[in-house]
Amino acid sequence: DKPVLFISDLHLDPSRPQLGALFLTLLEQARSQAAALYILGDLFEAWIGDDAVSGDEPPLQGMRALSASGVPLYIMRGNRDFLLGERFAELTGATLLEDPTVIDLHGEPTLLMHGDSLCIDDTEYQQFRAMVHNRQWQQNFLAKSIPERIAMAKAARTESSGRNASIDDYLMDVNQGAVEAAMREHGVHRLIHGHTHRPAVHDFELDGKAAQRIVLGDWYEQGSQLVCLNGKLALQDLPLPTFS
Ligand code: OKV
Ligand code: MN
Repeated sequence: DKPVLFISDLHLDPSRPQLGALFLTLLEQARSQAAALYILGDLFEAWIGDDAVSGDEPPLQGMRALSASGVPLYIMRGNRDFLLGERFAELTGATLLEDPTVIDLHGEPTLLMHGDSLCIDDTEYQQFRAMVHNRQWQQNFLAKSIPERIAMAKAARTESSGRNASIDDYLMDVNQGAVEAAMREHGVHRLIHGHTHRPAVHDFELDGKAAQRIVLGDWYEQGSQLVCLNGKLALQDLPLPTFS
């Protein structure tokens, strides 16, 4: 059997070509070695609309090649790439997943989320999130010129890094009550998400039954993936290739 792979928070950006190359390598290996690939948000550092790409970009071509080889590719939007749309899906052959989505993972109902909606203690962020998820706001934004959109996204990023440096650490993590509410609502005892950049497997009890929350790692210093083979899970680092 082949494993199902989960990744998130690659934050692909022309300024970090090594991680982009690692992603292309992962896609190439997945063609022959994976049963499916799930990307749970923040594949891109920022996405300002499907009309800003040509389709020839290497990561898009790589994803298209994976899909064309028959390996299902599932992509969820994150807080950075919440504007991924239908044209992106067509260009890559990916199926866009709603946040949240429940899948059957080797017989275990598993809730998939990006994770930002669970960070409810950061009320200011949740307000920003509600704003940019609004249909009318998105239509207005997508009607602007590409340079205007780039400028707005840059300003939002600068504001965010200023905030992140000054707010309390706990605000940047999920709220356990929100985790349990989401799992209860969807009738699952397993949750996989990213966003917090705190890779870990958290075991706890939910309504008298063993429950598990798996947090995917980011792709800043190295890559990170969750491998699921015959119902068994392994959270792994993906080292960058070294040159000598
Ligand atoms: C997180 C917060 C930014 C608060 C922005 C279009 C926009 C992409 C972007 C995605 C979001 C920055 C770049 C971030 C939290 C902010 C600002 C305020 C209060 C646009 C496309 F907005 F310009 F239209 N993004 N990010 N904020 O760094 O995740 O929490 S972000
Ligand atoms: Mn995120």
